[in-house]
Amino acid sequence: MISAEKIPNNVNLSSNKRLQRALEHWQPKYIQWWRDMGPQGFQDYHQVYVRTAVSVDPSGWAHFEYVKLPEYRWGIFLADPLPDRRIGFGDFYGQPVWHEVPGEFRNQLRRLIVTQGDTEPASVEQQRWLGHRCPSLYDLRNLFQVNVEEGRHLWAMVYLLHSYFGRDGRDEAEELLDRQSGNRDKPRILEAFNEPIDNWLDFFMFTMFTDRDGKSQLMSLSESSLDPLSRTTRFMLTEEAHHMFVGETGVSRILQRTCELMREAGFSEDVRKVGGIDIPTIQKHLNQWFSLSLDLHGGEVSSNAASYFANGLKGRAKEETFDEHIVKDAYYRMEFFEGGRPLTKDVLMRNAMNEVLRDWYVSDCAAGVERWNRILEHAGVSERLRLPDRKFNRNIGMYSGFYFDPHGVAMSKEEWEKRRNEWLPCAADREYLLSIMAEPVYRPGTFANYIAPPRRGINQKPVDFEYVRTEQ
Ligand code: BYC
Repeated sequence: MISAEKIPNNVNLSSNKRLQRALEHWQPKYIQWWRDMGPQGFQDYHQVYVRTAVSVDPSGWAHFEYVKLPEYRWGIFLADPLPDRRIGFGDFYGQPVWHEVPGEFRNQLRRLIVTQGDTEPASVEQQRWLGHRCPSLYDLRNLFQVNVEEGRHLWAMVYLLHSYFGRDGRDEAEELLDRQSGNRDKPRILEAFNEPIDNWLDFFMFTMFTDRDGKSQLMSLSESSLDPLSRTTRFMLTEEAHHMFVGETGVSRILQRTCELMREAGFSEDVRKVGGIDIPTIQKHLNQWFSLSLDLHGGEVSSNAASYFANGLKGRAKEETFDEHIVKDAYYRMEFFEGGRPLTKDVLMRNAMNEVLRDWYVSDCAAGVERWNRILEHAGVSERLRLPDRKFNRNIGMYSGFYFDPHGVAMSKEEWEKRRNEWLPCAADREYLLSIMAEPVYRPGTFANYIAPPRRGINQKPVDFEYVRTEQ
């Protein structure tokens, strides 16, 4: 029986019998999926010090407790409604927002919600073996915090599917548990969510760059005319911020330790001799996850994006900061690559909405890389990290099928094949990373050699707090 204690919620679940029944039907399948596809080996005997959202106000955030992972209370929360909220962009600009799904936009909305929903369990699946290689209990706990919140984001999308899309929505909710990351026959929808994440450098880069795509997509969905979608994604954004914190500080701590080890080893390349992660390897992983996450924004010119915008389904990040919200006659100056050379053309702004969001995303990433470089600078290290050019390693959009180096210089397929291991992680890099992560670190306050401890612990607990307890 689903209750407010079992599923904390602010949608008055107990008064909506139809929804309650639908979720009761789905919940055991979700738990089975979590056991089968969630963190492997940490389901039965471990107690994790996690934060559970029990309400949307700031006090609802301070709720920390030890829980066994399958007993985490996945809740359903919508940010508080904004009084007299109006549609903020597109052809219906200024009209009252929708509290039900308009029939003519049902398919488009369902598709957006399913695509968003699909990424959440996918990321849990991608990360399910990492616990066995964790650099500390602090990091292990952060991994599980991210995982349970991705599970909650899945609940958020399933709530919308069950509430507003009837039979189709229920079917889609089942399929969200059926597709599997990396599975050849039934893969996850978007490419980056089928890539393996089998070491912690991948994990930190994923939470830095791919969760940041989560941020940009959720920001644009939070502008939606469908008010329940807007309110759900607005609340999800607060959790997303913690995931990016995990990624950004994870890489910062690796960089800090690399700088320390460089003092012993001399040059960055030699850091491997003392068990650290060299800066070129960090750069390659940055290149990989940044380029995969650029792909997640879709094609540069997209009639889907134009139609989402026109219909008020998906806006721009921070729509209110733009001067004009109907955007019927505006143009976006875009660089194309035609006949082997760059060419600038004007594209109707509505068709360029994926690119507009990608611009926002790239600048948000660049600020993060700047913060990383300050660590190198402080340590007196001359190397710097940088974002590769947008054209580098793309599989979606107009640059897919062409080859560019990280500076955006075009090259032949043969040359790319010869040099790709200079720019992207190769088998030897993976092997090295797995070798230094082979032994998990489970002693409180102890950290793997390749990463520095965090500046402070979680919820004012000390760094050597037992963030994950074993009952065995
Ligand atoms: N991989 O017009 P186009 C997150 C497809 S992350 C494979 O260019 P459109 C999270 C596309 O579906 C945020 N296929 O793009 C992070 C279309 O297919 P059809 C997730 C792709 O439609 C970490 C075709 O290519 N949220 O939350 O504008 C952990 C041409 O489409 C890809 C969302 O994505 C790709 N990368 O799509 C946990 C928001 N890109 O129609 C969670 C919802 C495009 O030819 N989704 N295609 O069959 C959307 O807003 C849009 O679907 C997209 C762009 C942004 C994905």
